[in-house]
Amino acid sequence: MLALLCASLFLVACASDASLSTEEQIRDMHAKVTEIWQEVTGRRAADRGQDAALHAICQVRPSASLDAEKPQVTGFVLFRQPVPGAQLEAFFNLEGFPPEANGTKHAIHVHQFGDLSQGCESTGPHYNPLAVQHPQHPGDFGNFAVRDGGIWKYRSGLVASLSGPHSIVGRAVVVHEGEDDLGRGGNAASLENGNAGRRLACCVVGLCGPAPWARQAQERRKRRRENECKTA
Ligand SMILES: [Cu+2]
Ligand SMILES: [Zn+2]
Repeated sequence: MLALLCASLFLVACASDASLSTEEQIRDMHAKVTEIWQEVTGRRAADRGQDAALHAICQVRPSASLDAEKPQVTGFVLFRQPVPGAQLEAFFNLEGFPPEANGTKHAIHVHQFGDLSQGCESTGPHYNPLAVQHPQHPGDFGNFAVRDGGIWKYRSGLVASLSGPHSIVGRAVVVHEGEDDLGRGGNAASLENGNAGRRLACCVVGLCGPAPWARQAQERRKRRRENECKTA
Protein backbone atom coordinates (compact mmCIF):
# COMPACT_ATOMS: atom_id res chain seq x y z
CA MET A 1 0.00 0.00 0.00
CA LEU A 2 2.76 2.46 1.04
CA ALA A 3 4.88 1.43 -1.95
CA LEU A 4 1.91 2.02 -4.24
CA LEU A 5 1.29 5.44 -2.72
CA CYS A 6 5.00 6.39 -3.07
CA ALA A 7 5.05 5.21 -6.69
CA SER A 8 1.86 7.19 -7.36
CA LEU A 9 3.36 10.28 -5.71
CA PHE A 10 6.44 9.95 -7.92
CA LEU A 11 4.30 9.67 -11.04
CA VAL A 12 2.17 12.63 -9.98
CA ALA A 13 5.32 14.70 -9.30
CA CYS A 14 6.76 13.84 -12.73
CA ALA A 15 3.50 14.69 -14.45
CA SER A 16 3.16 18.12 -12.75
CA ASP A 17 2.99 21.02 -15.16
CA ALA A 18 6.08 23.27 -14.91
CA SER A 19 3.99 26.35 -15.83
CA LEU A 20 2.02 26.10 -12.55
CA SER A 21 3.12 27.92 -9.39
CA THR A 22 4.45 25.81 -6.50
CA GLU A 23 1.21 26.39 -4.61
CA GLU A 24 -0.88 25.24 -7.58
CA GLN A 25 1.36 22.20 -8.03
CA ILE A 26 0.93 21.25 -4.36
CA ARG A 27 -2.84 21.66 -4.64
CA ASP A 28 -2.87 19.60 -7.82
CA MET A 29 -0.69 16.88 -6.30
CA HIS A 30 -2.83 16.79 -3.16
CA ALA A 31 -6.00 16.29 -5.19
CA LYS A 32 -4.44 13.47 -7.21
CA VAL A 33 -2.94 11.67 -4.20
CA THR A 34 -6.26 11.95 -2.35
CA GLU A 35 -8.02 10.41 -5.32
CA ILE A 36 -5.56 7.49 -5.46
CA TRP A 37 -5.75 6.98 -1.70
CA GLN A 38 -9.55 7.04 -1.77
CA GLU A 39 -9.60 4.44 -4.51
CA VAL A 40 -7.05 2.13 -2.85
CA THR A 41 -8.53 2.24 0.68
CA GLY A 42 -12.10 2.00 -0.62
CA ARG A 43 -11.22 -1.05 -2.70
CA ARG A 44 -9.40 -2.76 0.20
CA ALA A 45 -12.35 -2.26 2.54
CA ALA A 46 -14.78 -3.51 -0.12
CA ASP A 47 -12.59 -6.63 -0.63
CA ARG A 48 -12.86 -7.37 3.08
CA GLY A 49 -16.56 -6.57 3.14
CA GLN A 50 -15.91 -3.73 5.62
CA ASP A 51 -17.22 -0.22 5.95
CA ALA A 52 -14.28 2.07 5.10
CA ALA A 53 -15.81 5.04 6.96
CA LEU A 54 -13.68 7.05 9.36
CA HIS A 55 -15.21 8.61 12.45
CA ALA A 56 -14.10 11.34 14.83
CA ILE A 57 -15.45 13.06 17.92
CA CYS A 58 -14.77 16.42 19.55
CA GLN A 59 -16.00 17.03 23.13
CA VAL A 60 -16.80 20.73 23.33
CA ARG A 61 -15.96 22.58 26.57
CA PRO A 62 -16.19 26.29 27.48
CA SER A 63 -12.94 28.15 26.87
CA ALA A 64 -10.81 28.23 30.04
CA SER A 65 -9.98 31.87 29.28
CA LEU A 66 -13.64 32.92 29.01
CA ASP A 67 -15.30 35.38 31.45
CA ALA A 68 -17.71 33.64 33.81
CA GLU A 69 -20.74 35.64 32.61
CA LYS A 70 -20.36 34.41 29.01
CA PRO A 71 -22.41 31.40 27.81
CA GLN A 72 -20.88 28.13 28.99
CA VAL A 73 -21.26 26.02 25.88
CA THR A 74 -20.77 22.26 26.07
CA GLY A 75 -21.60 19.30 23.86
CA PHE A 76 -19.95 17.45 21.02
CA VAL A 77 -19.27 17.44 17.30
CA LEU A 78 -19.17 14.13 15.41
CA PHE A 79 -17.60 13.59 12.03
CA ARG A 80 -18.00 10.78 9.52
CA GLN A 81 -16.04 10.36 6.29
CA PRO A 82 -17.48 7.52 4.15
CA VAL A 83 -14.05 6.80 2.59
CA PRO A 84 -10.76 8.67 2.94
CA GLY A 85 -10.81 11.75 0.72
CA ALA A 86 -14.61 11.93 0.45
CA GLN A 87 -16.60 14.89 1.75
CA LEU A 88 -17.41 14.89 5.45
CA GLU A 89 -20.69 14.60 7.26
CA ALA A 90 -20.88 16.23 10.66
CA PHE A 91 -23.23 16.41 13.55
CA PHE A 92 -23.23 19.39 15.94
CA ASN A 93 -24.87 18.99 19.33
CA LEU A 94 -24.28 21.95 21.65
CA GLU A 95 -26.07 23.41 24.66
CA GLY A 96 -25.59 26.16 27.22
CA PHE A 97 -26.72 29.24 25.29
CA PRO A 98 -28.92 31.63 27.33
CA PRO A 99 -32.61 32.04 26.32
CA GLU A 100 -31.87 35.46 24.78
CA ALA A 101 -29.46 33.73 22.36
CA ASN A 102 -32.32 31.88 20.66
CA GLY A 103 -32.33 32.83 16.97
CA THR A 104 -28.76 34.17 17.06
CA LYS A 105 -26.16 32.62 14.79
CA HIS A 106 -22.74 31.39 15.79
CA ALA A 107 -19.74 30.61 13.63
CA ILE A 108 -18.02 27.24 13.97
CA HIS A 109 -14.58 26.62 12.45
CA VAL A 110 -11.62 24.29 12.55
CA HIS A 111 -8.59 26.11 13.97
CA GLN A 112 -4.99 25.13 13.35
CA PHE A 113 -3.81 23.70 16.68
CA GLY A 114 -5.28 21.17 19.10
CA ASP A 115 -3.71 23.21 21.91
CA LEU A 116 -6.14 24.19 24.68
CA SER A 117 -3.43 25.21 27.19
CA GLN A 118 -4.64 28.86 27.08
CA GLY A 119 -8.27 27.96 26.56
CA CYS A 120 -9.48 28.33 22.97
CA GLU A 121 -7.04 31.21 22.43
CA SER A 122 -4.12 28.80 21.89
CA THR A 123 -5.81 26.97 19.01
CA GLY A 124 -4.33 29.51 16.58
CA PRO A 125 -5.92 30.86 13.40
CA HIS A 126 -8.25 29.01 11.02
CA TYR A 127 -6.70 25.79 9.70
CA ASN A 128 -5.54 26.92 6.26
CA PRO A 129 -3.27 24.31 4.61
CA LEU A 130 -3.75 25.69 1.08
CA ALA A 131 -3.15 29.37 1.94
CA VAL A 132 -6.57 30.53 0.73
CA GLN A 133 -8.92 33.20 2.07
CA HIS A 134 -11.82 32.78 4.47
CA PRO A 135 -14.43 31.27 3.97
CA GLN A 136 -12.64 28.76 1.73
CA HIS A 137 -10.75 27.05 4.58
CA PRO A 138 -11.55 23.35 4.92
CA GLY A 139 -13.04 23.87 8.39
CA ASP A 140 -15.21 26.90 7.60
CA PHE A 141 -18.48 25.28 8.65
CA GLY A 142 -20.44 28.55 8.55
CA ASN A 143 -23.16 29.74 10.92
CA PHE A 144 -25.41 27.76 13.22
CA ALA A 145 -28.66 29.11 14.65
CA VAL A 146 -29.47 28.61 18.33
CA ARG A 147 -32.81 27.02 19.15
CA ASP A 148 -34.02 26.24 22.68
CA GLY A 149 -30.62 27.22 24.06
CA GLY A 150 -28.70 24.83 21.83
CA ILE A 151 -27.49 23.84 18.40
CA TRP A 152 -28.58 20.49 16.98
CA LYS A 153 -27.57 20.25 13.38
CA TYR A 154 -26.51 17.69 10.77
CA ARG A 155 -24.40 18.93 7.85
CA SER A 156 -23.02 17.07 4.84
CA GLY A 157 -20.77 17.95 1.90
CA LEU A 158 -18.04 19.44 4.11
CA VAL A 159 -14.61 19.61 2.47
CA ALA A 160 -12.57 18.94 5.62
CA SER A 161 -10.93 15.51 5.89
CA LEU A 162 -10.18 12.98 8.65
CA SER A 163 -7.30 11.49 6.64
CA GLY A 164 -4.43 12.46 4.39
CA PRO A 165 -2.03 15.39 4.62
CA HIS A 166 -4.81 17.88 5.41
CA SER A 167 -6.52 15.88 8.12
CA ILE A 168 -8.29 17.87 10.84
CA VAL A 169 -7.62 15.14 13.42
CA GLY A 170 -5.69 16.65 16.34
CA ARG A 171 -6.84 20.16 15.43
CA ALA A 172 -9.52 22.22 17.19
CA VAL A 173 -13.18 22.98 16.55
CA VAL A 174 -14.05 26.46 17.88
CA VAL A 175 -17.54 27.83 18.61
CA HIS A 176 -17.67 31.63 18.38
CA GLU A 177 -19.71 34.25 20.16
CA GLY A 178 -20.67 35.99 16.92
CA GLU A 179 -21.82 35.32 13.41
CA ASP A 180 -19.43 34.60 10.52
CA ASP A 181 -19.60 37.39 7.88
CA LEU A 182 -18.40 34.78 5.33
CA GLY A 183 -15.71 37.06 3.91
CA ARG A 184 -18.14 39.89 3.12
CA GLY A 185 -17.15 42.19 6.00
CA GLY A 186 -15.02 44.50 3.87
CA ASN A 187 -11.90 44.32 6.06
CA ALA A 188 -8.79 42.14 6.32
CA ALA A 189 -10.10 40.12 9.29
CA SER A 190 -13.17 39.15 7.30
CA LEU A 191 -10.94 37.25 4.85
CA GLU A 192 -9.05 35.58 7.70
CA ASN A 193 -11.71 34.68 10.23
CA GLY A 194 -15.11 36.13 9.24
CA ASN A 195 -15.10 38.57 12.20
CA ALA A 196 -16.83 35.90 14.27
CA GLY A 197 -15.84 37.38 17.63
CA ARG A 198 -14.81 35.74 20.90
CA ARG A 199 -14.11 32.04 21.19
CA LEU A 200 -16.77 30.65 23.53
CA ALA A 201 -15.92 26.97 23.47
CA CYS A 202 -13.68 24.49 21.71
CA CYS A 203 -12.40 20.93 21.55
CA VAL A 204 -9.75 18.75 19.91
CA VAL A 205 -10.82 16.36 17.13
CA GLY A 206 -9.93 12.72 17.88
CA LEU A 207 -10.61 9.54 15.94
CA CYS A 208 -13.28 7.22 17.35
CA GLY A 209 -15.22 4.09 16.45
CA PRO A 210 -18.59 4.11 14.67
CA ALA A 211 -20.72 3.87 17.86
CA PRO A 212 -21.20 7.60 18.67
CA TRP A 213 -22.27 8.30 15.07
CA ALA A 214 -24.65 5.33 15.08
CA ARG A 215 -26.24 6.55 18.35
CA GLN A 216 -26.70 10.03 16.93
CA ALA A 217 -28.19 8.70 13.68
CA GLN A 218 -30.69 6.72 15.76
CA GLU A 219 -31.56 9.85 17.77
CA ARG A 220 -32.08 11.80 14.52
CA ARG A 221 -34.44 9.12 13.21
CA LYS A 222 -36.35 9.20 16.50
CA ARG A 223 -36.69 13.00 16.42
CA ARG A 224 -37.77 12.91 12.77
CA ARG A 225 -40.51 10.40 13.63
CA GLU A 226 -41.66 12.56 16.57
CA ASN A 227 -41.82 15.62 14.31
CA GLU A 228 -43.81 13.70 11.73
CA CYS A 229 -46.26 12.66 14.45
CA LYS A 230 -46.59 16.29 15.63
CA THR A 231 -47.28 17.61 12.15
CA ALA A 232 -49.58 14.71 11.17
CU1 LIG B 1 -13.02 30.31 14.35
ZN1 LIG C 1 -11.91 30.39 7.74
